[in-house]
Amino acid sequence: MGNWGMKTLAAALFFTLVLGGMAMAKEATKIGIIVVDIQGDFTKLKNGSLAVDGTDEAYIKAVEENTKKLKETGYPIFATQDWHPANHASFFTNHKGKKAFDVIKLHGKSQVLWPPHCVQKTPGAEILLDKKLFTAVVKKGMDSKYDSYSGFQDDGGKKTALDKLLKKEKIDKLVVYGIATDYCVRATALDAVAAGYKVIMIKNLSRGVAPDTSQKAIDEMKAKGIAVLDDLDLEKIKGN
Ligand code: VGL
Ligand code: ZN
Repeated sequence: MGNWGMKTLAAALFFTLVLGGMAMAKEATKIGIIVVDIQGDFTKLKNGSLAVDGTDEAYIKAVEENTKKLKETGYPIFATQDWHPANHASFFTNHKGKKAFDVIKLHGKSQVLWPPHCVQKTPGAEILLDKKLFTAVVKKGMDSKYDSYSGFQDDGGKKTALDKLLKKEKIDKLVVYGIATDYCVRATALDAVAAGYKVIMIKNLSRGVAPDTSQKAIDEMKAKGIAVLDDLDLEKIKGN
């Protein structure tokens, strides 16, 4: 072998070692799934008290099947569950003279007043998916004084266990979908980005309370760096 051949071989070996070493040093990203508030009270299927448009049997089936597919692929699945006491501050019935969907100021923030929903231990609070899918179910909204759209923390800043659970599993990328696009999906996805996770939101596996606030939520999520996919696509999730 001539001098030129030796140099080429040495260069090839050098780059193989350097690039190979870099590839090994870079930890593989670990994906986790957050399925937000798939509960009877938010669905038409169960005649829920706060039934969101498009939450029929076909929707719940699509969520169930896609979540199963993600679990079979090996991704840990986390569920959030709205879990309110009967005297919760977000219920219009707990404010004299107020009606459903009125907006008040609560702790200095705008608060939509909802019909009573997801009251602890009532059928409407039940998650409509197979519980065996979940690595953990994170309950939220238990403090009567604060609402908690986010699965990570309530409006008083009290953290749930979600971030610690994800860190324990070494998860750094999250796929988020569920109900409602404009409230709990939005808040959970935005808090996830703020906590440093890569986030992908699946639009067609989510349903919103209203079209205008849902569109606004999607624009906001995109602006914060969240990848919004129309449908679940395993290849896109790995690559995004
Ligand atoms: C939700 C309104 C009130 C939600 C929860 O899951 O998006 N919306 N509580
Ligand atoms: Zn709620």
